[in-house]
Amino acid sequence: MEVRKTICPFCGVGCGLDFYVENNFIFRVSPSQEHIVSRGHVCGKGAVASEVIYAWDRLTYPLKRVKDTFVRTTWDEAISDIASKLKEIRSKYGSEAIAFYGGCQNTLEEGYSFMKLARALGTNNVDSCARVCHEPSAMALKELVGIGASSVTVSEILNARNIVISGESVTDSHPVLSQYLVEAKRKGVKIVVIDPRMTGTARIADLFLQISSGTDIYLYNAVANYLISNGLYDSKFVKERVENFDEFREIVKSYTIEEAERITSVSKDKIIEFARIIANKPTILSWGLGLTQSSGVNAVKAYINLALLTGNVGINGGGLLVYRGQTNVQGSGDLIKPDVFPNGPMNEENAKELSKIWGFVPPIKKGLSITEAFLRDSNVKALFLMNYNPAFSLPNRYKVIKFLKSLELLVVMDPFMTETAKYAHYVLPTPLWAEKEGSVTNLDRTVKWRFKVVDPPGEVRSELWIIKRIAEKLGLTGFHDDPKLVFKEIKEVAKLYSNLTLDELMDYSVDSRYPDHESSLYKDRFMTPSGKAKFGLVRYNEISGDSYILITGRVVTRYNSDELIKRVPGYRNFSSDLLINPEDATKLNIKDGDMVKVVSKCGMAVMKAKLTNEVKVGHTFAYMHDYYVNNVVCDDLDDISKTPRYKITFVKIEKLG
Ligand SMILES: Nc1nc2c(c(=O)[nH]1)N[C@H]1C(S)=C(S)[C@@H](COP(=O)(O)OP(=O)(O)OC[C@H]3O[C@@H](n4cnc5c(=O)[nH]c(N)nc54)[C@H](O)[C@@H]3O)O[C@H]1N2
Ligand SMILES: Nc1nc2c(c(=O)[nH]1)N[C@H]1C(S)=C(S)[C@@H](COP(=O)(O)OP(=O)(O)OC[C@H]3O[C@@H](n4cnc5c(=O)[nH]c(N)nc54)[C@H](O)[C@@H]3O)O[C@H]1N2
Ligand code: SF4
Ligand SMILES: [Mo]
Repeated sequence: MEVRKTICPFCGVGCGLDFYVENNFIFRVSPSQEHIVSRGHVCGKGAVASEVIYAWDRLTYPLKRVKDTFVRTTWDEAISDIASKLKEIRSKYGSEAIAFYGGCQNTLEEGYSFMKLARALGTNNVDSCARVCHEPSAMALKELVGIGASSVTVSEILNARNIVISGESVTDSHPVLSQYLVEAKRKGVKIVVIDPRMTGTARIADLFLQISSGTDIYLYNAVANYLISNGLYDSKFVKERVENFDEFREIVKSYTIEEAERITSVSKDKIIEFARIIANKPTILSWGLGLTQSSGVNAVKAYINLALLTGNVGINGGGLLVYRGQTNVQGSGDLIKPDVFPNGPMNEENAKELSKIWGFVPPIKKGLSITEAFLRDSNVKALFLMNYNPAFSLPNRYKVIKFLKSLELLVVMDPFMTETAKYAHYVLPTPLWAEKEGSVTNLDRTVKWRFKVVDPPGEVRSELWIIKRIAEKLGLTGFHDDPKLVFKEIKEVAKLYSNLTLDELMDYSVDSRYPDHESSLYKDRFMTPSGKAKFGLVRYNEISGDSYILITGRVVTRYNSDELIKRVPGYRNFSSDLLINPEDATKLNIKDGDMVKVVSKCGMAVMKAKLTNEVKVGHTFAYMHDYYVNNVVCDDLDDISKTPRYKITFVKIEKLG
């Protein structure tokens, strides 16, 4: 039996897996002992990932819609039809009526080629699902410190004195990182958790701030004020390495600990303890969706400010760590955006540089992000989706479905007939991760090659093959179906990736972090144009509503729209639980197990009440893996990043029957 290695198809830790293969069949999976981040660990999802490959309902040939059903078609026919329909739509409505949006299991090469095809067609309407999770983190980091990625690697957790984890459930969402936390705790590292919910990580924390949803900005500004007023900040670091301290101090000076206690409902003592802990170097400040999907870019900026103020960036064991979601969401966000080119800002100069490699000049008018196209009355008429399931995962389902139904051409590439594929004109079957190869960038900038382990079934063709064939039909050249050639081009175009070699990507035991293998970035200078970091100048805006706050998030056994994990025998795939605090349940006359109606300003769902002290009074929690949840979550977007506020929906809860 041969051992073939690959990278797990789920979260952004990007663990290494060893597959034992014979005659194109996977007999066994075990964690890769050599992988630099996962170090011989795997979680329950990674361990069963291979079972999905044998799901009975894999799509194995292309389909086209005929009235209300799908019929089998050939690749030749599908590709010719799609190309001619695209030409027709472009001449009727212009290039801006075409859009390309992708998921983040796609490799760097797939995302890059998809993005290049969109731009070759004259549109910047190109984006990835990074938009809906950590785009606020990428934007805030880029602006304040220079690179839109974690500044420290996860191994630095073991060199820290403290780690703060805000709005992130490590035990659910990045389980293998719990190993680092447990090891760190044994070494005496203090763990601080900030979350409205008693998460698994909160249970092992030394300090837990059970914050009210959406009040992070007030908390962080008040802590900044406290550190400044009490002389607890690193004045030397601030003076030498950070700009605009005076304006920052001016803004935070009205944020008091007393008011923070009232707004966040965390006790004054705990807030002061938190402030004193982070002033003690080295500290890692880490965060998840609790910040980005509640108060967007500004929440992340307010949090990063604390690391800058305390001199906790650019040192061993201290820095900024973002728990990016999907295997290649960091990489997708690096290369695919509607308002940035893969080689830098979207301007004529960079367009000219790209044209030397691409052979065409890309447009420079800002394109539409995913959420603007789907949720803001756009004029998009032709849409390509690559392994992305927005009919499940975007908020305000009513609007999403209306938009999908309005399209004149919807092409969905996916291994399965997803909720989204049901609305397609063409469904093109794609391989699962272990049936193709390419590179992926994980949450600590580690880029690794995901190897092919087995052949795909039936007539399944790789994404790169599909993109190249469509491009050729449209008369476009310069597209490759060999991922190694695409990676070479990415290195030429995207500076972040230029110092990496394929050899180091393919060896799981070596450091292959961009831009230059650093475990803690910014030791000498920040990557901003001035070389200095910048404080974010942000203010807290009160959120208000007259009912309960519904938070939506993850649980360890399930994964996003569940397309993969629900096909693993024995996995629990449907819960529809609404977690309610017993105190609230008493007020609402609800008992454990009762069916309840959950109503927001944009929709409703029926769920089963589960009473638990895990959620804070006044808050409720539902799993985003349950399809009906996004009927209720509305489409309020962060003004700056256009990321949905999935974490804050005001709902009324009523007992049924
Ligand atoms: N098992 C599993 N793992 C996954 C995924 C999965 O579906 N299943 N998905 C992957 C993806 S795509 C992503 S992006 C990551 C996401 O990983 P996480 O960031 O852990 O995602 P969530 O569970 O959505 O939300 C995180 C936490 O934010 C808290 N929170 C809510 N509102 C606030 C607030 O106002 N302030 C603060 N401080 N916290 C708040 C919630 O209570 C929750 O515990 O996980 C990845 N890993
Ligand atoms: N209410 C609520 N909604 C949310 C969130 C929330 O917290 N609350 N979180 C949001 C976040 S952070 C995210 S990232 C999105 C995720 O939303 P999506 O990206 O839409 O969800 P996924 O389930 O990851 O679906 C990706 C698609 O890729 C396909 N796919 C998966 N693996 C492979 C593979 O190996 N090969 C190929 N070819 N295809 C594959 C799957 O079949 C699936 O159709 O959901 C968002 N939606
Ligand atoms: S921690 Fe994430 S990458 Fe690692 S095995 Fe689990 S799901 Fe896969
Ligand atoms: Mo995500």
